[in-house]
Amino acid sequence: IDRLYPGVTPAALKFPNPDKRLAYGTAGFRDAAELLESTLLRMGMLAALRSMKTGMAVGIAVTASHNAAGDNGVKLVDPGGGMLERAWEGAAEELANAPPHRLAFALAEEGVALLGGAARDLGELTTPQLHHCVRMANAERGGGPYWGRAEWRGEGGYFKMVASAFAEVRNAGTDGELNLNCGAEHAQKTQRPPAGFVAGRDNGKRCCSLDGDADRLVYHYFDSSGVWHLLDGDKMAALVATFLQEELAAAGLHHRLSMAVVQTAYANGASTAFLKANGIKVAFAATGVKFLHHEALRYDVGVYFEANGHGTVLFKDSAVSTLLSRQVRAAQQARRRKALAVKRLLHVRQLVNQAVGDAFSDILLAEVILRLRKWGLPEWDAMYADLPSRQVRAATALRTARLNAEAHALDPRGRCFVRPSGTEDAVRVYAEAATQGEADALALAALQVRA
Ligand code: NG1
Ligand code: ZN
Repeated sequence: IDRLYPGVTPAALKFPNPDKRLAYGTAGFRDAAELLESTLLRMGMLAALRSMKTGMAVGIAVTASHNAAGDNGVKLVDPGGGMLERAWEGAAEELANAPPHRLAFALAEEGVALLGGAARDLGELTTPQLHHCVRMANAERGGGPYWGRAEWRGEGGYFKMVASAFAEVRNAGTDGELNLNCGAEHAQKTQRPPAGFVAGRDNGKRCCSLDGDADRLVYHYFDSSGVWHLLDGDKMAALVATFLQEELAAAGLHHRLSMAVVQTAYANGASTAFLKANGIKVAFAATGVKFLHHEALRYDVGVYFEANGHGTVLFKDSAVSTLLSRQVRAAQQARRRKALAVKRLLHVRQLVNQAVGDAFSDILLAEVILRLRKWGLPEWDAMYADLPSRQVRAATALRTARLNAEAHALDPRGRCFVRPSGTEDAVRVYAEAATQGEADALALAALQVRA
């Protein structure tokens, strides 16, 4: 539209419409002269359209009529010499009140209508999206059998077409099995990057690893010296909880709404210490999403992330009601930071999956917080340093045996526990210590079976 009428938007921006609704009354638009600059410009455009439509001359009267000199008015005179045709008054009002950036559109719409056509407003699109929409709107009458498909119509259809093709191109023909040497479990349990992501070439790249059904998420990257860093579910909890804490405080709701982070025994001890040091309540639950979810429901805002990347943020309905009422009040009192915080909290609630942890919605949440803080992964990673840890799995045969209960005695600062997996035929050992060597030794010692 801006190509059709290249002068319109710059002129409209130079003379923006006033902060009030203008009406085409019995004798056109009437107001203080200084409020009518934009209207004069726009009525000039409308007069041109009216003249094109009728092929005849039209007039524009600018007059104070019987009013004081400062009061002014603009009205159009139709080709017959009478008042502007009634049917055009609506168009005049639409034009006079259109915000500057919509003016070109309003003009184009009028232009289409004056030749008997009907324009459809597709809203805000990229230029290529509009081209796509035009092509798809004509798919049935267009040339060739591969022109387009009905389900690719409109903006939604554009995303459907591109996203499904993207997924197919990525997945088709690449060898490698689902989750094999890659994915969230591989990255988090073995503490190694996924196959194909290599130091040097991939330094500085921001990478997410999900699991096969996309309910686990971890971030990771190689720093400039090629050292690999993993940002697991605990780091996610730290990022999200500190953000929510700030926004709750800015909204003036930190005393009113309770918030906690729910962790399991697999949470890195440094993450727990970090949260507590920042005044964030930490609650513990048994391993497994259902236990964390259940515990998180006890708080107005419950944040839970397993170290392995499962997690989400739950908002109680009553907390949403509180936020909605504060939204109205903050807007009335024109308290901008407060209103912004309430709006952000409501949108976080909409963004983050309320049914279950969702890697894709968690990615969008992490990305938006990073953007607001102007952080990259190194700044996020630096919130705290993980204590070195080691996780090992042992065969089922050990299930019945007694594992070394005194393993923790190796290092008083360390922590170690063993439990049977609920999802695999194995037992899991988790060890954490001040150094990697000690964590490894602790995990190994726990595996020294005693009859
Ligand atoms: P088991 O196999 O019971 O440890 C694993 C994860 C749980 C949970 C479930 C469900 C670890 C140590 N354990 O359970 O946290 O995510 O799978 O997927 O990551
Ligand atoms: Zn999963």
